[in-house]
Amino acid sequence: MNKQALVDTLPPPLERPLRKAHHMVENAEDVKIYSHIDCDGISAGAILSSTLDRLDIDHKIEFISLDKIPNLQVDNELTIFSDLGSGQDLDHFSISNSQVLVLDHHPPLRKAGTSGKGEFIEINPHYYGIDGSYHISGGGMAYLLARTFGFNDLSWIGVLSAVGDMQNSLTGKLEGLNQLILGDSVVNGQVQSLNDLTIYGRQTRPIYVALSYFGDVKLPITNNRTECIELLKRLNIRRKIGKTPRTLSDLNQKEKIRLFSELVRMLSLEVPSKYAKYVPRLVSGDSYEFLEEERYTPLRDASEFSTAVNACSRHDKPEIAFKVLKGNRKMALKDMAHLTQDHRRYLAQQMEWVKEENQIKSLQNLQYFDGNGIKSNVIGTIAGMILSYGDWKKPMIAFTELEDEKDGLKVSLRCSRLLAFDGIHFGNLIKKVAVKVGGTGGGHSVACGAYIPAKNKDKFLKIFNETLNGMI
Ligand SMILES: [Mn+2]
Repeated sequence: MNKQALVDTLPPPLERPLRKAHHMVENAEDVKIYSHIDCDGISAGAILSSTLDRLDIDHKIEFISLDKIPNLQVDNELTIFSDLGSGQDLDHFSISNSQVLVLDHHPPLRKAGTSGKGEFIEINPHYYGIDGSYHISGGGMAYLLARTFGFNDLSWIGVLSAVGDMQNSLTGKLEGLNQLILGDSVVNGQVQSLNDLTIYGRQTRPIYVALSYFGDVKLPITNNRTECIELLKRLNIRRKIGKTPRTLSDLNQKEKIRLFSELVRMLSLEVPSKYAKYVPRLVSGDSYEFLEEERYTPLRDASEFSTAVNACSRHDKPEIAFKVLKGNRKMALKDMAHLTQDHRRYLAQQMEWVKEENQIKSLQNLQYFDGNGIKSNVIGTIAGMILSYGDWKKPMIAFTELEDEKDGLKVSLRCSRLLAFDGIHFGNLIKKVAVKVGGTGGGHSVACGAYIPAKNKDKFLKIFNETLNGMI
């Protein structure tokens, strides 16, 4: 049996700090929450805010990016930092009289147990030897606190945050403490976890459309709906029932097995032999379904839900997703649907531009394009989408100018998951290369980014290309 599956109790070293945080929160009267403005951070904020609502504690919440932290004012009796704070200087908070609670899963700057003037509690999985990239998210940390109050019904949001944070991206399933959170949500009847094909768009995309977006390896079906329809015909999988297109969630087990085998066969023909053993992982994994949400809506599937939350944050409307997460299914849900549509339209337009203008340039070990004018908070998404039009064997790097800084460039990198399965961690690599050209960077193995001085772009590309010698 898989060792990870056995995580069903909280590791004892985490119990004490959580109990302390529990008391700190319980006795607070005036709370401010700063949470990260991404799917994980918004989910974490929704868990914390719901917890405080239920405890009848006055609070305000603000979703921010990391660069805002140095300018925050100490205004409240208790300040909670969620899904951020561990990697940032919080000195002006720790020397104040305000109490501070940090619930984060990013690599910490401070040592465990260091304290300032007021009460300062920082709970971070890294202090207890727990993996913060794949075993627990920011939303997961928030949920562990909510759980001390018995609010186990918020666990589904912890599942969403982990998926939004790509914590299942390497193995195709939630592991470690994420399993504990998932377990709570399953026991509550809110989430169903099933081993499935990991083709995006399970609830909302017609199956032939979903297949056409497969981009980790370029296949005949990639970006080709006609080929997808042919494939389904060949496998005797019906595309529609009457006039209604079927989605992946409509396929029965036998159909899924036929599709899985065919995808594995097609992939095996395309990939170099060193990647062959990772092929099944590209197309199978666990999916998480929110049983209280309506079928065929993006809220039903964790992965699609996280895209909708991201669409809100990318359009600077995190509060819309926050409201939906807290249960507002009227106006907020409508607004979220609109934003998702706008988001998709914007992405499609920009994609066209990159493709039409032949913007993709290739070096020996990488490919890149200039996304001048593309909004910096969607440049990564576009890099990911454009990957299937370039060479999937190389990472795709995109540059765009920062809106509020004239001589700064935002860099985003996306690559096929096969490269990560094979052991390359681009988040670590981009961090090193960015530092060498006077920037900062980091992130996941398959999706990461950096900020660099605009004048060092060529230097950045040159060093990155050299760094990858022998790895690709
Ligand atoms: Mn996070």
